[in-house]
Formats: sequence, C-alpha cells, structure tokens
Amino acid sequence: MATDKKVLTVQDISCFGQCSMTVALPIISACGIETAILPSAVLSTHTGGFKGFTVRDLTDDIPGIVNHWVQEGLSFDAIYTGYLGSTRQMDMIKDMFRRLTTPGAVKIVDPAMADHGKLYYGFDDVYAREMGKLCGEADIVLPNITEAAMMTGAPYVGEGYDEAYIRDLMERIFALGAKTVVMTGVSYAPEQLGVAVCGRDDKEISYYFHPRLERSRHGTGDIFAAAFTGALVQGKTPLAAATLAAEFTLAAMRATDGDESHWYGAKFEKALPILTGALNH
Ligand code: PXL
Repeated sequence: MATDKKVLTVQDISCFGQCSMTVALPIISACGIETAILPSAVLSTHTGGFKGFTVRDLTDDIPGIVNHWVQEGLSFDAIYTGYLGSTRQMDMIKDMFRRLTTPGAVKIVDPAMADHGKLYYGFDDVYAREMGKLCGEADIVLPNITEAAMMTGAPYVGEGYDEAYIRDLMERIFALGAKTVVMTGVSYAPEQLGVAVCGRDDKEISYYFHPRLERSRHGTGDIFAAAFTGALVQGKTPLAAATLAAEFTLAAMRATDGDESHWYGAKFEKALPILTGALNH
C-alpha cells in the first residue's frame, strides 16, 4: 500500500538540464509520495557545462514561506535537501528541521556541492565546512567521496583507496553528528562502482556494487538521492533504498548512452517504471 506521507525537498530549480528539483519532484512523485518543494534558487540551466546561465538566489524568500507553512500547521514526514544557494540557507534548513517536521520525521541531506575532486562553480571551502555542519543535523547524509572529504577536511585521494579510507570518511561524518551515511561512487576495483551504507552503530559497511559505465553524467547524484528518499519514505531500509535508487540511476544512464545530444543529463523518465513497479502496490 502506498503511504500518505509527505516529503519536502529543498534545492534549486535548474530550469533546463535535468538535475535538482526538475528530477526530484517527478521521481519522488513516481514513488507514490506527495512532494512539496522549496526552491533555493532559480537558474536558467545547471552550472556543469552551460555558459552564461542566469542565477536568482531565493534565500530572502525562504523565511516567509516557512512562516506561512507553520501558520498553516503544515509538517512533513521527511525533509530532503540538495543544492543550496547560500550558507545562510543552511541555518534556515536547520530551522525547518525543527518547525516543519512530524515526530519521527527523517532528515536527509545531500551535500550536492562537488564531484571528481572539485567543488561546483560558485562554492568555496567555507561553504563546504558549513555544509558539514548541516550534515551533522541530518539522519541520513548522501555524499559522494569528494563531498565527504571536503566537508570533513579529509584528503581526497582519487582512485586506489581501500576500505579503511571509506571507513575514515564515514567516521568523520558520524563525528559531525549524522546517524547514517550513504556514500556514492565507491569503488575498490576498476570495473565496479557502488554505494556504501553504514549506520553510526554498525560494525560493518554494507555495499551495493554494479558494473562501472563508461562515462559519468551530470545530475545522476540528484536522481539517486530523489529515488533513495522516495524508497526510504515508502518503508525500505537504507540499504534496500540505496540499492533500488542505484538500479534506477543506472537504468537512466543506460537509457541515455549513445545520445550525444543529451550530454547535460540522464533520461530518468525512461526508467520511472522501475520505481513505480517496486513501490506503488
Ligand atoms: O546536480 C547538482 C547541481 C544542482 N544544481 C545546480 C548545479 C548542480 C551541479 O553542478 O549546477 C545548479
């Protein structure tokens, strides 16, 4: 049975480019869950390859929206945050965690600020450290390895690390205060890539590995995070939600392979039946 739970997601609207809000809303909806949105910024496109994009930061609009929702008595069973427009928004999100949640609500933070050893356009070390503090207030944090390193001050070593390195990154995120880490882009062999899941009190890290595809794609972290959120709110464990989300993301990437005109994102629409089939019954 689909639940009647409600999710709030806070991230930017990149009007064109298949990332952040334009993938999160349809994906969480496809999981059978009512989704409210709070846009952190509006950009004409994402920042990963387009030139001359426009940006409207919406930080100053957020307190009024939150206050109105509190007045209306609205609350959410999960709040999932992604790409943000400013460090000030992080305090606003901590406020939402307190004022807009049902008892037992799950707080999910995807740092959405870096990949392949580099911060995205417009972000700096201060942003990365502040994001670490926001992750400290989360139940579940969804970093890739670059983000985990940057927000905890750990070295980023590229490929060729071992489990002790991943364990150290996770311990650093637990030390910030987070309860569960779901780390993407983990690999101990050239032909594989996967997700590592660990709770603060778990002895072992659990993994879901899949074959490594030839190229990485923009927005796939957002696709993964949205599907993870939907599956988790539908009652899956973090490992089961991460597994389904990884399968869904891989299918979206495979559906895009070979279409060079679609360089800017992944065709997640083609893979939505995987989520509707797995979650809406
Ligand atoms: O996919 C993360 C993301 C979200 N939003 C914007 C981005 C990016 C990554 O570059 O530029 C605007």
